[in-house]
Amino acid sequence: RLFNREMNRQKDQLIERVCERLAKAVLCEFPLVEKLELTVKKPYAPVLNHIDYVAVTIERRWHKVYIGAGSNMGDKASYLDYAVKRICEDDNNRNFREAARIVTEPWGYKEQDEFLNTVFAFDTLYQPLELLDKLQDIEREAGRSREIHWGPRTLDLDILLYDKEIIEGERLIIPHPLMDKRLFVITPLCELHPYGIHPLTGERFCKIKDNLLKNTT
Ligand code: A4P
Ligand code: MG
Repeated sequence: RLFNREMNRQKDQLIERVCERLAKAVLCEFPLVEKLELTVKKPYAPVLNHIDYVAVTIERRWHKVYIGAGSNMGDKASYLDYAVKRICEDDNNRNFREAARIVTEPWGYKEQDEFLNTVFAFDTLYQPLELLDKLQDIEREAGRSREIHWGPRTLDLDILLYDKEIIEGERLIIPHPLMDKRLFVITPLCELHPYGIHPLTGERFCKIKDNLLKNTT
């Protein structure tokens, strides 16, 4: 039924797109399916004479992500609320949770207002760079402008963790390089994921928090 519905919804020319749409439909409609490998075959494709079909195989799954969120301008809570709304209304995301929001002293560039910080956890179908694009769209919609590095901002959304992956790209570094130095990140992260392990250092987040607390007292 799902297959017929998806095939009739849109007449895609590219089997890659058909495959993507079917995989998403299965993952969204069957909550117990965590991941799948899907092959779409198109018979008698008009490419070469002597082939029976062309095929595409993809693997798609829900990825567990943790996002550090902060605001220190204007109505800080409403900017965080806006981010929550935008993340939750996107059907590529599910199982959203948010840690308690905490008021924190500015870290780095000190001449700015205090922050309201939290961490979001959710499952996503987005690949890491797609997720970064989506989060930057939300920051822009919240009126974010990038002037001072570590300076005041209406909304900052940093990807802390993406499954257990380690990524060192030009636009994206995961785990977030400074996450284990910042209590304003580790405190809310610990509320959601205390026994989680930092993919690079192998340390548990609750241990990292204890050490940070020791060093600040
Ligand atoms: N980028 C690389 N890796 C990531 C990632 N894992 N998640 C790139 C998100 N972005 C990532 O970020 C600059 C570039 O980092 C992005 O274009 C992206 O391609 P930005 O948000 O544009 O600039 P920024 O926020 O000024 O720099 P940065 O390094 O993200 O600053 P932070 O580390 O976010 O620090 N004090 C308190 N108490 N609470 C805070 O929340 N936040 C900051 C900002 C400073 N002091 C704070 C707080
Ligand atoms: Mg940032």
